[in-house]
Amino acid sequence: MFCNQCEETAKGLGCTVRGVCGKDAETAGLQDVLIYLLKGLSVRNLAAIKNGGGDPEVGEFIAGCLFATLTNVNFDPARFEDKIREAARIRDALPPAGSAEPDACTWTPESQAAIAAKAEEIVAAREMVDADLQSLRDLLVFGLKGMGAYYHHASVLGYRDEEITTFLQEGLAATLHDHTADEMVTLVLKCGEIGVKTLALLDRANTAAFGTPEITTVSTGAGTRPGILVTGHDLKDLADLLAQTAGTGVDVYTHGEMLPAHAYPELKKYDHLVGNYGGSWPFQREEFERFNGPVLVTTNCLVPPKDTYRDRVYTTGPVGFAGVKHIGASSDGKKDFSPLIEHAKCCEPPQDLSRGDLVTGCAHAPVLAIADTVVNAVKSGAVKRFIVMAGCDGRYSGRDYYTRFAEALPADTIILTAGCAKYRYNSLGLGTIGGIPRVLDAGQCNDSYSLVVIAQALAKAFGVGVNELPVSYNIAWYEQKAVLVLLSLLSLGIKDITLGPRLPGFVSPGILKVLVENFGIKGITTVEEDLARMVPGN
Ligand code: FS2
Ligand code: SF4
Repeated sequence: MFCNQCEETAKGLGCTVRGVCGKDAETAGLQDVLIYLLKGLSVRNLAAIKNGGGDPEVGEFIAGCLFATLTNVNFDPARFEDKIREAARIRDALPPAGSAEPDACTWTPESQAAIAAKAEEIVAAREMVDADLQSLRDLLVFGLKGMGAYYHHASVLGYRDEEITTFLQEGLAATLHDHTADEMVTLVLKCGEIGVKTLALLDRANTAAFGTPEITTVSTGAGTRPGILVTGHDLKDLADLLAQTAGTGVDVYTHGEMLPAHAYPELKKYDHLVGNYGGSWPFQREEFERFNGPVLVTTNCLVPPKDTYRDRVYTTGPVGFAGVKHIGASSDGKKDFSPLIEHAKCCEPPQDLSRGDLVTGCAHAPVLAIADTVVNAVKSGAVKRFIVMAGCDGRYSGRDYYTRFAEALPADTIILTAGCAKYRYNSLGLGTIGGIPRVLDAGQCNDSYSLVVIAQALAKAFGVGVNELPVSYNIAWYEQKAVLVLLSLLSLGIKDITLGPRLPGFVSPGILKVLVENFGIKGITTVEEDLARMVPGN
């Protein structure tokens, strides 16, 4: 196996025996073969579209498959085998894309042995490609994985967009051809551009389905009734579960990236949505243990569950783990969560892990509603600087940097955040400035679009470009959705982003040089040094 897609990749280069995340070599190989077939499927469908045909469901299928290959989503080899066969079936139903199709268009997954051999071939083929070109291909594919994930969330809410699904296919198909480095850089930046559109689509989908987020204080205490813990990012799953648990005597708690759900009117209206339990995904093993009740994992990040609570874990959507119960959707898209509800009724209430109240829901609409207050606070000097500290949390011990950085920020600075990175500092009690929370949590990493809208609105209010604003970027990454968010920021022309806690293993020295020279991307150093650079005059 070879996998280098996330921040904790072995030795900063690639996992070759078993993933640090727990992904085994068989699953890694199956994921590679699935991506390979998606590339062939893309070539065929794009050719069919060009000829006035094409299958509009291909883009939806590809988005869902890409999502499943994201870090910490699906560890179940059987699910990937099914997807591989389905991909080949859909591809083979399309007409050939000419007389000289690439192997990905014609190879068939005849047996498990053939799939395993293809997986080895795919890994070996990487060695034949120039390091910078391979790095750009990886960057593009990982950005597309993030796009597939965000798009899938919008799509399950009924929001589809052909421009996005066509680009998913164009990007995948491009990695089968001999493009120059310049052509690949253009595609990578276009991935960021389409990434902004994807995030905007998801923003519209969430708001249409669940209402405009409101700035909301969320309890982290435990109640006295049995509960179900919901983690991941899928708000629709949470909404359906809330409807199905109403009046059953079972409470519902959010975990990790589900925290912002408390800000949506259509979700917060349920009294039995009690609060947020535990912290971010790296701490789930202890937290799930202590929750006592069933846990619904709707998307990343799943850590391979311990035997002590494995029977209480339920996966749904793109998530999977061999031996863990999965709640699928019926043909009309509905999910029946009654097995979890019945399971919860036999469980003890959660142990208390409270760590004070948390504030969330600072998405673009509620923040722009107080734009005058924010602009006046900047003009009066009460707020000197904004630090965008969005992104991911992770297991790497060096991530305590983000807690120390937040603590060391001067009292006249405001943190803008989205994603699970916030758990490193959202319970520090950093207070408010003139009523504005010093940690403005726009929501999930899925809500990163809000940060773009807020930055653009500030730029407009002050009549400057986004790079002239008193805003610094200290982004924490872990997985491929963060790759897409980073590409989206670059496509908007945002410069001087600090990226940590470690730079991506898939970025070659040559491509890193391009990122540094053209975009001013830097790695983190020490809190003191980075603070001096990001908060000048501090
Ligand atoms: Fe956090 Fe994990 Fe949100 Fe990422 S829950 S690192 O995959 O999607 O951010
Ligand atoms: Fe390694 Fe990350 Fe890939 Fe898991 S997802 S195998 S930890 S690089």
